[in-house]
Amino acid sequence: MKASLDDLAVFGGPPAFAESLCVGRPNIGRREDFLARIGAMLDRRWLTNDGPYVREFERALERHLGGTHCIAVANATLGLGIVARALGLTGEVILPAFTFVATAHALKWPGIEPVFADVDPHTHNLDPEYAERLITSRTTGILGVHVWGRPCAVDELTELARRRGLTLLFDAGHAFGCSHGGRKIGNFGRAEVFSFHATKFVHSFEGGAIATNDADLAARLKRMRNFGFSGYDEVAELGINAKMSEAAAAMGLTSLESFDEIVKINKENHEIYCSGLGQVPGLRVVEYDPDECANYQYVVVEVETAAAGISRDALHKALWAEGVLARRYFYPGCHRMEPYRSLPRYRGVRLPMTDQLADRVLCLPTGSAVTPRDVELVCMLIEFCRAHGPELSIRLRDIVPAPVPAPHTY
Ligand code: T4K
Repeated sequence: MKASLDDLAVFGGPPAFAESLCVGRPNIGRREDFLARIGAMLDRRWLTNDGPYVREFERALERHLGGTHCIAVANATLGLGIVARALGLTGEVILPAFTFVATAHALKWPGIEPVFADVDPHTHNLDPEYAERLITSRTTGILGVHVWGRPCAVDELTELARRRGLTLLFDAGHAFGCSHGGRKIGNFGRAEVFSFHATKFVHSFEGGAIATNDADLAARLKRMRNFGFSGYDEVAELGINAKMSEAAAAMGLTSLESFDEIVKINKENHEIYCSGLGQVPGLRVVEYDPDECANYQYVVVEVETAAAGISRDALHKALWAEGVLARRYFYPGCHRMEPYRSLPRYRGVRLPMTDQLADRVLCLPTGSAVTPRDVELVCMLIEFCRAHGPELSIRLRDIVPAPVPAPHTY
């Protein structure tokens, strides 16, 4: 470990990790099973277009979620876009600004105006009261996001949508395997959309799935992900190409088979982070409700500068130099990103809770590529930086940030 500030990599010392630790390093699962599936796929010469692995993956997801219909898609962003279209969303849709920008883009792309609401600083999720204040005659829907896999205010939003005659859907990009009130996420609103991007704990390289309890909607979404085809030579409506490939579904199936194993690793890592950082002044590790199912795929800390004696950004800078590629998800809020920030309608948008949170959060590495010992070391590094916070912060001011390296270590 480091004995003095000069030992920190940011001041020229050796980095704590020769091989960087990433947030979102993919879990691989049982490689031989995946390769066997790929072999069978090649023998079959059926590579995409609603193939057998895609169907098998969808049935496996449905079993996990407790009966809802699942439609596999190429990624969650397209999934959200086709759901928005299928549900007839137009005009304005309210969503939190504290989310990955894909949530907003998925609306904006088909011409819907994302209307950004502030979040509850404790849950990091959409504040239903704030959302209600944004409803206008042009509002057609509310898009809640289960940030970090912690369910947003599902019951309040359901009631709000019912009372105001709005369509409710959820971006469940982080929330596969999580539950609310003992019911799996995927069973709420008109539809929920999961991401199975490579960085998610269960993944299909790129991919996603739409879950809905509405059989007619499911049938329509299935058509819409395939250009609107309802049969050979028959196009029933406007669709797009949002199909999942067989190779992706093979990865998804293999990944799903390691579900329990990966959640266990994530949970153990999360516990080590909690015990390593739980008592550190100014730091708060985001917790998961022990009475609900959680996937623990995100380890998130909030850094409160005054109490910690160091800012999130200073800590971030020091950790990166050590090979700990912590991420500032979701900084800045979507309202401060293009194209939104330059458009007249967003210029006056002030979301103090989102801004405050976006300045505090830091996601730390976890998953099967991160060992318990790695986590202990990361905690020690963070505690070291915090203990030397004021002096470290002053010295860091003179450090010109290195050009951000590509986050990959191939
Ligand atoms: N809604 C929400 C709430 C979301 O968070 C997301 C995506 C979406 C919707 C949209 O879902 P998709 O359309 O993607 O299905 C990453 C992911 O690309 C993105 O899927 C995810 N959320 C977001 C939170 O994180 P980036 O741009 O930060 O990823 P990137 O390339 O920096 O990778 C993250 C880390 O993972 C890096 O440190 C390197 C490592 N990595 C990444 C890949 C792809 C690897 O080690 N190997 C890999 O193959 O967005």
